[in-house]
Amino acid sequence: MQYDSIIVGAGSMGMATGYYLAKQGNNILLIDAGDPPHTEGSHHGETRIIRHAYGEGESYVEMALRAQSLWEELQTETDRTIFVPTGVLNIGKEDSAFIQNVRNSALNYQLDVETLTAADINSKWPGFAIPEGLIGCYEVNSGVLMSDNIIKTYRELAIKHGAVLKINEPVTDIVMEENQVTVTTEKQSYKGATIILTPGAHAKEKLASIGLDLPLETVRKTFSWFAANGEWYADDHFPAFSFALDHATYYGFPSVERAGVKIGRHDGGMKRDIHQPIEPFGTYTEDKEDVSMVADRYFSNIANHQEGKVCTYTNTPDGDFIIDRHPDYQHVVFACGFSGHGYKFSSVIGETLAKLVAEEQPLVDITPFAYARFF
Ligand code: PYC
Repeated sequence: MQYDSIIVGAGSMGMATGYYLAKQGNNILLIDAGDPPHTEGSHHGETRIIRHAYGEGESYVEMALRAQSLWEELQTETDRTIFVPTGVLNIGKEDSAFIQNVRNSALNYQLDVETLTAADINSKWPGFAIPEGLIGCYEVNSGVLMSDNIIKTYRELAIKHGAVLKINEPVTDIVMEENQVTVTTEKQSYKGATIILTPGAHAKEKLASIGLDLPLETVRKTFSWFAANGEWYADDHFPAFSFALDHATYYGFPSVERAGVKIGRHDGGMKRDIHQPIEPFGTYTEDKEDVSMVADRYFSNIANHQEGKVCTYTNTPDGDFIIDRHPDYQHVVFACGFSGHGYKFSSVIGETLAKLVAEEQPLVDITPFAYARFF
């Protein structure tokens, strides 16, 4: 049997793509090396931030707004919680590039963003202890995505709409011919008219196997939960947050469903060989010490470190995504290199890949994400 499309990598981006294509009546095969949700993709750890006024650059705003609409649409299809409207507070120096991008995004896209002094922040949310010299940009309409719930929902809905999901089947070979592809896994071979590659941390290797040499690097990252004293950090009145500091960038979450305050470091990380098991949390003293310093210095009432986890970022040299079509094969599209800030867009990236493979115009501008920018 020949599928309309085969999706290699059924993580956040691939599962979303499978959902959109299957919903439109296409005959879809999703293949994953694991059994999502799992800890090898970009969806574990329960929560992700969605921000619209975008510190990484205004070219993301249109996509963030479309993603938000799609998350709200998805919420109408499930009883699971998809989005928690906590708002997001971006903290940094007024002249930092991140804060300037947030403010310019707000100005140029008429986003509801309020600028607060350190004193304003500490009085509005006594759980913060922000020193003078930093400001905050508070975006009330953004918040937290429930990432494990989302992938479970996409998976169920894609299958409900007729998609076939093959789990625990690492792909060993991809052969492209004109108007057809053959994908071989450790178990069998499948044929499709088109292919979408969303291989996450395996992107460098998988895309090299179809002739594309992309400048991707995988790094080990960590994040932690801290016990939240009292009610100060509850998700119905404490925002998600980011810190653009001189030496580092951090992100974090209120105590969603009373899980504790979650904090992670966004920049840096240790280079990771994806063929070796990832070193568990606590292997390095800085796994815990780095974010504990943030909890002590910038918060007034966070208690002990509770738990930490590891994850992997797949980084591009400029930190921007790659979303494109194969230069020699019209029926091959791919997305990768999300550089640790892609999750929030997985809804719109799924929609966009579904359109690209159908040779329709995406609803958002993806020209900044062409892979040819590296050559
Ligand atoms: O892009 O907001 C973000 C984010 C949070 C955690 C990692 N990236």
